Amino acid sequence: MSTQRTQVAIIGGGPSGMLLAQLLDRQGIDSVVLERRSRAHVLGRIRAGVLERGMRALMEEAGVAQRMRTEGLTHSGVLLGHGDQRFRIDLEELTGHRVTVYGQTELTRDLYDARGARGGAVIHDVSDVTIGDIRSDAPEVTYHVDGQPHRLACDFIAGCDGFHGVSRHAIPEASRQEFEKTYPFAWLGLLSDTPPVDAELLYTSSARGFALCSMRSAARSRYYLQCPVTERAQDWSDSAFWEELAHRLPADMARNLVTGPSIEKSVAPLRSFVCEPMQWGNLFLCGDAAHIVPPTGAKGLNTAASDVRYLYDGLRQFYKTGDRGGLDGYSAKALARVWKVERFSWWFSSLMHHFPDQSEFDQRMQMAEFEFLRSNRAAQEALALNYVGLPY
Ligand code: RFL
Ligand code: PHB
Repeated sequence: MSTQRTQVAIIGGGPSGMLLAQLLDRQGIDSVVLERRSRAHVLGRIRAGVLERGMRALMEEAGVAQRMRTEGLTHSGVLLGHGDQRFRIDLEELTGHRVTVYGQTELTRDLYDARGARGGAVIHDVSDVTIGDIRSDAPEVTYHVDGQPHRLACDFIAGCDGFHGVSRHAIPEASRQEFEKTYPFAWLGLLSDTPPVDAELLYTSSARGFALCSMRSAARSRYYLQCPVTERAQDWSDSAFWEELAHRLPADMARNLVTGPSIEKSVAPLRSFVCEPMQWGNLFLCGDAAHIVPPTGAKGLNTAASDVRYLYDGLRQFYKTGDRGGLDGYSAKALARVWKVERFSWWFSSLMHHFPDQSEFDQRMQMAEFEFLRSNRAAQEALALNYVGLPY
């Protein structure tokens, strides 16, 4: 078995793992990224689209912000709809902050390009990843590539391998608590080279279910429809999607909808999930490996970023001064923010979706809450503060 040594072994080459690798590299801290899938597969995934300022700052610090700065769209507000009614939340006026619309696909590509340019290691198509000795000072990761076994010796392991990864399971079951809520619906997403229906994002609820109008650029739109969890993307023709979307939008916006062929369609289930603790010995979980939020508040990627910030600060402190304080406090610090984001994503999802078993009373509660938001500045401010991202 071949053995390699690095300071930080990073499992997972999604945005969490690649961002951490890039930040560490800029501090002269060596890491190796192990990724289960091919580079083409990772860069082909269509996921999140809205970046908080914390994520933007990390991209700047990692030296990979150039394209985000020129191609990202700055949004100072967001639209909320209910039936034919809608109103605007002025994020900038309420919080002093704006959000950036820049796709996770692009951001991940920027991170891969930067890693490549600096000659950093990303090992693709790894299998059978196992984590050993995480309570010791000499943890290790073993894995296979092309059937050949490899061993990676390191100081620390960052588990950035998403919800379906192996890292979380390395924390003994007796010491791990998992909190989960599944929702009785999913999102069907469609990407198309058509101009967005509005310059800002619209989250809207209707008797037929929730819809989201988002975008990637002035010429590329991203739309989502609430659908049953059993739905399959291939069963939806483009025309069926556009027709259903038009039904769910406020009438004036439906009239402005420009339709066209889809580039991608996919179904994603909605889930809330938290693993406690996020750290065990010298293993640290980051991003979707430790927590999942329903996408209604655009918080998945942004919460991965706050984890990366805390872990990066802890590692930098350790390698500079030998002080483990930041590392030892990682889980508590990250979880304190994670639970607030979980609350917001759950609340916003509960407000905007049609639940199959909901009573007329439940519907009136949603309408009353929508009306309260429309008319109350304090309620808008609370939403806006969460939407632009709680500070970290
Ligand atoms: P990722 O992106 O899942 O990356 C984890 C990486 O780890 C690899 N991996 C392994 N590598 C080695 N060994 C193993 N055993 C491994 N197991 C897995 C995987 O191949 C992958 O490359 O997690 P990360 O980096 O923490 O980033 C988190 C974000 O990707 C995630 O929070 C968001 O994309 C969530 N999310 C969305 N968030 C939003 O804010 N808005 C959205 O519209 C949105 N859409 C989505 C989403 C997540 C989705 N998933 C996970 C199914 C749509 C989908 C379909
Ligand atoms: C997206 O553009 O993919 C997107 C935007 C906002 C969300 C979720 C997804 O809340």
